[in-house]
Amino acid sequence: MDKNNIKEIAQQFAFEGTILDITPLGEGFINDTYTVTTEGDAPNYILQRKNHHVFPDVPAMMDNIARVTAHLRRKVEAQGGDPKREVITLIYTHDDRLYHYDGENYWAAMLLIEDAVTHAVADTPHLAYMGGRGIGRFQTMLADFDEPLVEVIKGFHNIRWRFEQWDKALGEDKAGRKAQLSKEIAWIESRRAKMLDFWMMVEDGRLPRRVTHNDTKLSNILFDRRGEVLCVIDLDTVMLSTSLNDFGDAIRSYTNTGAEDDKNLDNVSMSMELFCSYAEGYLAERGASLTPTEREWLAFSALYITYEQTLRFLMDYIDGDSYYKIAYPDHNLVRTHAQYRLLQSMEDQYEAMKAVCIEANK
Ligand code: GN1
Ligand code: MG
Repeated sequence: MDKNNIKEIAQQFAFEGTILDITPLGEGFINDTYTVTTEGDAPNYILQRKNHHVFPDVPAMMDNIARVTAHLRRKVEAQGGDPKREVITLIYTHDDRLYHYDGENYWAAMLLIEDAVTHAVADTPHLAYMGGRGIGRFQTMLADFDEPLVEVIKGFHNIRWRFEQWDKALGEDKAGRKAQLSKEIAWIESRRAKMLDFWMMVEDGRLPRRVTHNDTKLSNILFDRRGEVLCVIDLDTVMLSTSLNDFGDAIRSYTNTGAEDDKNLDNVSMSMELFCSYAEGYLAERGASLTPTEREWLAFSALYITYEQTLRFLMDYIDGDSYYKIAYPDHNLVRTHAQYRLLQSMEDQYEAMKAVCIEANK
C-alpha cells in the first residue's frame, strides 16, 4: 500500500503529535504491521491491517482484545507495574471505535512499547525459561476473567473442525496437487484417531477451557533490555480453549533447532534442553493451578499443535495457498515437511517430555 494512503488511514486514529513516518514491521503470516513515528515527545504507535479473510468479524475480535487488555491493565496496576509497558494499549479512532474500515480493509492501532526486544529464535535456555514464565503469568492474570469472548476463528485449535476442512480440501483438490502428496497425506491420516482422542478431552470437560492466547510463538513476547518479559502481544486469537495449547504452540516455536520453513531437514529437531527450560518457567507460574489431567497431557499438547500446524500448512498447499503468505511457490510444502520432521522429533522424545511436565515444580 502506498505511503499517502497509509498516512490517511493513520490519521483516522486519535494519535498525539504529528506523524513523521510509517514503516513496515515484523514478519507475520496474516496481518500487515507498521510502526508510526511521530514528531518530538509524542508517543509512537503500531498500525495494523487486520486480515479479514482470516478474521471474519474484526469488530468482535477487537472487542475481545479490548476486554482482555482492560483486565490485564487492572492486574498490572494492582501489582504496581507500568500499564503502558506491561499491557497493550489500544488507540481509538476519532469517532471512538477500536478499528477503522477503509471500505476494503480493517485497521487497528496501539501504543508502541519503546525499548522492547523481540526474538526470532530462542538461542538460550534462559530465554525459553523467561518465555515460559511470560505465558504462565499471562494465563494467571486472566484466570479470573469471566466476560464473554467471541470465537474469532471457528475451531482454531479444534482438530475435529480441522479434519472437516481437511476432508473438504482433499475432496475439492482445488490446486490439483493431491495426487503427488500421498506420502504427506498419510502422515496426517495415520495420526487422526490419536489427535481426536486428545481433543475429546476438551469436548467432554476432562480438560477445562480457559482464556488462551492461541499463538504463543516466541516473537509474540516483548522483553525489556534486561531480558525480563514485558508483555504478550498479538492478542487477535485470544479465545476460550484448552490452555495446554499455549504451551504446545510455544514448544513448537521455541524448541525447533531449525527454521519453520527449513529446507534442510537435518537442521530440524526438538531441543530437549529448551523444552525443559520452557516447561520449568511455565510451571513455575502455572504448575499449582493446573489439574492433574492437564499436567498429564501438557507434553502431548506440543505434538498436537505441531501436528495441527503440519496439517494446516499441507491443507493450504492443497487449497492453492490461500491462507498463509508465501515467499515462493512450494513454500507451504517446505513448511509441511519441516513441521513434520519436528513432530517426529517430539514423538521420539515424548516419554521424557511427559516426565518433565509431570515432575517439574511440583
Ligand atoms: C500465523 O501471523 P502469525 O505469524 O501471527 C497463524 C498461527 C500459526 C503461525 C505459523 C491467525 O501466525 O496460527 O501458528 O502463522 N495465525 C493465524 O507461523 O492463523
Ligand atoms: Mg498471530
